[in-house]
Amino acid sequence: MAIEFTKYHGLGNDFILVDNRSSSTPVITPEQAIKLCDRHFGIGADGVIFALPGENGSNYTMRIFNSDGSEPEMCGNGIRCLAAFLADLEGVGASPVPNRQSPITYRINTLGGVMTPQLMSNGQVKVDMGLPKLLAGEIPTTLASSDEKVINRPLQVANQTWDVTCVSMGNPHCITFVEDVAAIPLEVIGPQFENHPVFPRRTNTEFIEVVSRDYVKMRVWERGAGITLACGTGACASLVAGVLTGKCDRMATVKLPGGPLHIEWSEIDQRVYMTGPAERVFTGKI
Ligand code: ZDP
Repeated sequence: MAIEFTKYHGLGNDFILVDNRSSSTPVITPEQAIKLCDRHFGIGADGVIFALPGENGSNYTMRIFNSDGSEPEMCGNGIRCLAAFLADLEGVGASPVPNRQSPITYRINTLGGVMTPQLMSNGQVKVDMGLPKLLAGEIPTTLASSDEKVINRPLQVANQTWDVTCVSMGNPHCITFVEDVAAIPLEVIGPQFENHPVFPRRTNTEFIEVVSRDYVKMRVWERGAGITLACGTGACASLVAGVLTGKCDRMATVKLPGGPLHIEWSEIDQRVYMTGPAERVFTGKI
């Protein structure tokens, strides 16, 4: 059976989007996703994203398979791409739409909770990413007792002690502030953070260089995907970690290898808002 797909990317974090609106079961298996994500033997992507029917009052459900076939709870760059994909599917305008009059909002059910992306008239997508989860038990990590926050806790990786802060944006993140992100040997230490026994569901790992209180540079090693050019949930988690450690303001630009994301951890409702691009690349059939 032929399956149509569309490639999108958010700051170079790229995904194969599949119209799965007529069934609640993904039409591609995790094993097939691994093959399709392969950059030499497949289409090439950091993950496969399915637009499924909504549940519990949401418009749609999003599910994702990482390029290693594992299934994360949430995906920040991916949900912006999903919003653009849905607008394309519904025929309410290809992305980006320069002349769109009013923003289009979707309520998206994910394994990490309900998220609300909004396609704005300038083509950017702003996502209400919900409340960050800060307690060790809900992240999850055993770095502290389950009802404690994990802020600047020592973690031994590669014969070094790192002061880490952990945040869940639906999916787990471990954030370390460093002097110079460019100097971090990500491909060596990334997998050691990801698979460290203190993270029972593994973890995404971000290294942050604070340039100023509202501008930080980030490099990421993603759980199940390795080095990627951007990670939306990681940028959100990192800003939250920056506020928790007193290094950042509540509104900041997070500069990723693929470009900038604007992140705000609202003082008013305590929710995290992420704004960034989502771009269609091409459509195909497999
Ligand atoms: O949590 C995980 O296993 C991540 N690899 C999911 C993908 C996260 C993503 N890069 C993001 O932008 O949040 C899509």
